[in-house]
Amino acid sequence: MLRMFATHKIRKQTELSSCLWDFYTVPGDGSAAVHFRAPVPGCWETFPQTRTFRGTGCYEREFYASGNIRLEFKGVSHTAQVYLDGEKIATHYNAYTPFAAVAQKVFAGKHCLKVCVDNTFGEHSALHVENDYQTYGGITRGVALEELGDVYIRQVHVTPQKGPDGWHARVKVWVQNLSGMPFAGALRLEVKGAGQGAGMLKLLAVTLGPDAEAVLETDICCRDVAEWNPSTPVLYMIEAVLQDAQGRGVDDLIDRFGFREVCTRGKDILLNGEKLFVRGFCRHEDHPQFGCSLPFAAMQQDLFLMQDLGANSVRTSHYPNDEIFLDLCDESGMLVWEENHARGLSEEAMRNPNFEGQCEDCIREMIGAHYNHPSIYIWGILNECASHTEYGKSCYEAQLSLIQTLDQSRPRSFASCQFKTDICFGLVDVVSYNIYPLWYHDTPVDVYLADLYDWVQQNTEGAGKPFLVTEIGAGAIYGYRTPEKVKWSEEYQAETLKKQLDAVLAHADTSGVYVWQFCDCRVCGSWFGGRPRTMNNKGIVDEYRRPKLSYEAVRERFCK
Ligand code: ADA
Repeated sequence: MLRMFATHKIRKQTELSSCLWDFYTVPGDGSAAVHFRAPVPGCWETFPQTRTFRGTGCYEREFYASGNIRLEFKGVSHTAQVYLDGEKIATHYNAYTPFAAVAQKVFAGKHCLKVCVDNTFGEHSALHVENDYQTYGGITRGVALEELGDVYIRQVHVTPQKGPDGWHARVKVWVQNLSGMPFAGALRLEVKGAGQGAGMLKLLAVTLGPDAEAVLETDICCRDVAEWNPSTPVLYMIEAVLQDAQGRGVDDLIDRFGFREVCTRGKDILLNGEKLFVRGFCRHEDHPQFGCSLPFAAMQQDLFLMQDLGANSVRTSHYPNDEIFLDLCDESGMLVWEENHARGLSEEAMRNPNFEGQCEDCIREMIGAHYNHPSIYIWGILNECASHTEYGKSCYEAQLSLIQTLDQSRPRSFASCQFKTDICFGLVDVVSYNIYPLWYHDTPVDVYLADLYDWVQQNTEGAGKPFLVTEIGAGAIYGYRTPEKVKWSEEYQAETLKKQLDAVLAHADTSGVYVWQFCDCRVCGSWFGGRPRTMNNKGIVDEYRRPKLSYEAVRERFCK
């Protein structure tokens, strides 16, 4: 499975995942290699032979094709070297964003695809580091093979805008000429309701020089359409077809979007002009049976549970999520805070020479691939990094500016833990803090929150902006019950979340809250000290999605 809908009718697309590939390790320590047939997508830590393997693993499979082909990898954790018939055609860093490689004029017949995957830590990896979540190894999301003609549509972005005369779809299309000959034709754009007949059409002339790329933009008036919102998540298709001079379709790209607008006004976040109050969970893509490579049914179960808990939003802590999960959020009306990949990196770690480039690549790929998802209402960056230092601020500024150039239709934020020392709130549209009163310190929640909020209003450029609590919670070991209600007991977690949520929900100037976290998740071995079971145990459900006592405590408050 690549997406929850077909992205092509003309372009031939074949899924190369959802099957077994040849797999073998390349141990760096002289130990014996292992070789077995491994599922793609999947994580090698879920198999007996490679449970704790950190190194390079290679996947191989064959396929038949000819001419210009495009291979798209939805996620490889964490560094991929891609070889076609023995020749390297792509390199990519970061497990959480898709990338593609185009090979031109391949011979007709059988080809060998090899993907060597590295999940090691070191200076080469500024973002995948020993952390309070696991970095797995593998081809962890889907793989697609596509056959292209001489010209193809690389990307389509739709920005819904509500004007005095109703809704408009501003459409931006990137088209690429792969041949040495000029191309003249047309681009047919159609906006149509899922399952509906003819929609709103636009036809643009296209001329492309040899080996050139062009960007075309247009506005399609879509007056009588239904808005997307959490309770009625109506989706529309954008179908882009590239036609040759004779009007024949030579390539296409289909995506989904929704008519909705997000903005901030004073201290409110507005969705379609209505004030939004966020009731959410932070969620790692993590499961004891699948690693970070959750199958469709497991993603859907997480969504069902968060909806049962009364949540209207999920935060993709701390990296871009699987497109299939975002498709599920689009269809179910679950709002998404999506963020680039980083967690808790100090200024020293941010000074890694690879850091800024790896962050900005992640931002470009995240927004490039996820732009059309109506469920994503905000972009976040750099969770709990050094937003209290001048150097750190230069990184926050560069990345938030990059987001601004790529997408002017969504607010931007970052989750801070720099208590009364943050200097970056002038760079964002929404101020967000992660706070743990009654867990990491015993300050009463209302006192701590009021003190922090007032400090932001009186001392920072975040004054008057929307304010989100992007993390709050406590730990509990599933099954540990005690009348003393001590820390790590389910009773303590439930009691604490009651006090935390009651205080946050009663704070008049807060626009919402994300509970840390939805489910327990694996952490790196070096984090065992503060993490019993080498897990982050602050889930409302454990890693097998078994509810803890806090489940009802949160549900009562989110469903009020
Ligand atoms: C931080 C961090 C989370 C998690 C949490 C915790 O806020 O953003 O990833 O580590 O602390 O469990 O302490």
